[in-house]
Amino acid sequence: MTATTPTTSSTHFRTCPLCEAMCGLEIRVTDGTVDRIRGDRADVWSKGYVCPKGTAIGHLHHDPDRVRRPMIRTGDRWEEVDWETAFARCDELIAGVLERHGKDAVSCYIGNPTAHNFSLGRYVGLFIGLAALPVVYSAGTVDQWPKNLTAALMYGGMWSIPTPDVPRTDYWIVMGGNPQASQGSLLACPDILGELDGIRARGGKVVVLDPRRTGTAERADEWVPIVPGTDAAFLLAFAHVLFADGLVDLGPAAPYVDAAKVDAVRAVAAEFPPERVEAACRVPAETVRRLAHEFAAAPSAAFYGRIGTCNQEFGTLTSWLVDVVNILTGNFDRPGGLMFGKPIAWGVNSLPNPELADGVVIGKWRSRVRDIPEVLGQVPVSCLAEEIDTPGPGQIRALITIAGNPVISAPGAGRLDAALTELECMISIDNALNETTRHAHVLLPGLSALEQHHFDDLIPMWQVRSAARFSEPVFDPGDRPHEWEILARLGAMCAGMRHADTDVGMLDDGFFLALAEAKGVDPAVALEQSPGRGPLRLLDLQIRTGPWGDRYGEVPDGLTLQSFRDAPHGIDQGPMVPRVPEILETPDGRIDLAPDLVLADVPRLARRLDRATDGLLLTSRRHLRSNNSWMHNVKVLVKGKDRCTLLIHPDDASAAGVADGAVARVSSEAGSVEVPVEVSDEMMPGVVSLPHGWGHDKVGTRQAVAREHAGVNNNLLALPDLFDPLSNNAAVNGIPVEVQPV
Ligand SMILES: Nc1nc2c(c(=O)[nH]1)N[C@H]1C(S)=C(S)[C@@H](COP(=O)(O)OP(=O)(O)OC[C@H]3O[C@@H](n4cnc5c(=O)[nH]c(N)nc54)[C@H](O)[C@@H]3O)O[C@H]1N2
Ligand SMILES: Nc1nc2c(c(=O)[nH]1)N[C@H]1C(S)=C(S)[C@@H](COP(=O)(O)OP(=O)(O)OC[C@H]3O[C@@H](n4cnc5c(=O)[nH]c(N)nc54)[C@H](O)[C@@H]3O)O[C@H]1N2
Ligand code: SF4
Ligand SMILES: [Mo]
Repeated sequence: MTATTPTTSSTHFRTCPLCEAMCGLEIRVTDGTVDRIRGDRADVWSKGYVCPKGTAIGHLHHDPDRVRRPMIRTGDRWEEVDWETAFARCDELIAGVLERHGKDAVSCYIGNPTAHNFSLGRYVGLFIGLAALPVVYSAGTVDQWPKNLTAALMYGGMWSIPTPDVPRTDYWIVMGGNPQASQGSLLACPDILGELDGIRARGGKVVVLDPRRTGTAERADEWVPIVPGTDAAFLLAFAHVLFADGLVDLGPAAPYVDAAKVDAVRAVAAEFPPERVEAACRVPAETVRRLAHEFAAAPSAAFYGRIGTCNQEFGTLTSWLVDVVNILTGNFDRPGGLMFGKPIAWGVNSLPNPELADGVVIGKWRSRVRDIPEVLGQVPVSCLAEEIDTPGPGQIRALITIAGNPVISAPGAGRLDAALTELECMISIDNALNETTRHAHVLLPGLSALEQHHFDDLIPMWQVRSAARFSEPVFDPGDRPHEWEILARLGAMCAGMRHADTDVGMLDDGFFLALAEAKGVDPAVALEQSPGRGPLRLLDLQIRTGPWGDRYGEVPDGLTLQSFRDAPHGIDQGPMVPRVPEILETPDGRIDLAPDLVLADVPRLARRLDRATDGLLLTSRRHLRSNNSWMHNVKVLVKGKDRCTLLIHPDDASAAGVADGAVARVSSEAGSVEVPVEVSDEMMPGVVSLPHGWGHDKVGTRQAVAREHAGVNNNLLALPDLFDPLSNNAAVNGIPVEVQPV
């Protein structure tokens, strides 16, 4: 018998940074290894709720494939180097491109985890400001850009996106979202299915409008299948019924909406009686009528639209109409309806946005190759490939990717994959050597989630309660640079500063002082009272100048970062509260219920109603155990049944001659993939579904587990030209496809 080795065990409480639910975790570390994670029952916000991803966060940290040191690539050989060498190489590469081709040749892609990362989220603004790149690409145009646009148009702030007050509503309609998998999006609410059950338990009702009978639909009172891309037509008919049957009453929003705007909506809706849209939507007219009546009659009601309503041809019209029906029924800015969050640490929507001072102006510049006008500073991410591989002045020669995997996540994925090989300089800030980052010349890893502080920055803007907690790192990162520093350095390089001359501390001070000034506090006082550098100091500023902050001593019992350090399970300031008119930033300070830009798109929708949809339409889906493309290297999450399958209705399967479990070829105008078939009546006839985020079989990655569960990339089928022209958001749902046996 060997003697028992002494063990040291410690318990850490922190917030899971993986999704918008922001669950509190209790993490036990024994001898340097995470050996147990469970929900923190004392967490003021999530009260013990967790999902399988949160409990796997230790596996992410300990993953042997995770990149821990910077790497430089020469040909197909990677070499680990020290940080100084890595930064020197970045400097040489960026300076070279600037010298040979100028600033127009440099661009970046910002991926989704940026929004969830303590330092990336807060410092991406510094990077953008410093680098001043002419064009920036992001995952935003395969996600929520229509919401950003309608929020900017209607309320004056692109991040002032209202969210359903799920914990207090009596009637919840979910359109194009599947919280059972996603845990809520542009909707931060822990244990969202528990809340859904709560609505039903108190006598309320939940309805899901989705081409798929999702896990959320299974838990709801009613599933209403709808043809992808026809949601705006449904909503116009819904509004039609509200007007026609005298159900319009703006309630709390009334003082802030011009009567002429209500009339404009009435006039448009008048053209879309339920009978006109029923064939295209495949929703019976009486169902539209009944739902509109139920919604208007409920004591409180919230209509919620998410990615299925954005990642489609009519993303903007749909996003706008979702807000419109809430406003028309008096379910806006009041408990149980659609409300705005109130972050304890202010979010970007509380900063002045000079770009929107005169309202939304579209097309300040246009994309070089396809001549697409920018919207809120971005063109579709599907432009990136052509901007790299098309010669001419302004061709992109240097690309920086920040926590993104566009080779998997962007439409036209194949062309981008090839284009990236042509770059003279590619630098990736990423913890994985994956489908995208394998093309980088320099790979700069961030810290693991457990090696850094955490306090969400973006998400509280649509949080159903003003609650937060501060997380200390579980593991010491040593002297490795934090991602904010990497961003500052790369930003400076893009601005033409050389690495050797860059003083990161000075850049950071400048950033901090500018924000302090924007918040109306004396920068000298803020600087004096705020210790340290980087995101901790910024977070302290966000809390102290937030709604409950101490304003650097002006408000005696106000909150500071220290208040959160003293409250390891968080601080809760209560449920959402009305924020209109204070939140409105439109030029006239009112809600624009009927923006001209959006109304002008209605004829395009009318034409869509006449278009036959005989063939199959492809949609995307998510799974609780996946997170976009990047958690497939965690064995405990990918084990079990193959999840990258084509879901297809039995009638369509037999028409196509494909059987359950067999492999089918799915083809669109853009390409084809071969994928196992899962026959299920959870799909409505005529619509098939593939998950996104798969396709891990590329040469040159370092993701051993993901490779064994490669799956296929559904963005090989997405059409680069299929997007919502109002917002520039990709339409990865509603793609015409053919399915054949292999
Ligand atoms: N067909 C189809 N396409 C879609 C979608 C769809 O529904 N259907 N959804 C779209 C949506 S909503 C989104 S948000 C995008 C996502 O698109 P992306 O943001 O491009 O992709 P992710 O899969 O989230 O990849 C994130 C990358 O960040 C890295 N990473 C993770 N954590 C960190 C960190 O803390 N620091 C750093 N530096 N790197 C980190 C991962 O290793 C990975 O390389 O995909 C979009 N694409
Ligand atoms: N587990 C997990 N959680 C995640 C993610 C993840 O990958 N995995 N990703 C995170 C990210 S980046 C985001 S943006 C959110 C997204 O969060 P959600 O919006 O909830 O995303 P999904 O779960 O993909 O649900 C979208 C639903 O829209 C339906 N749909 C597709 N097209 C249409 C259409 O045209 N009309 C209608 N009415 N419905 C349609 C699909 O069938 C699907 O059920 O999830 C976040 N949370
Ligand atoms: S639902 Fe899961 S992934 Fe999302 S925050 Fe909670 S534990 Fe993390
Ligand atoms: Mo997303």
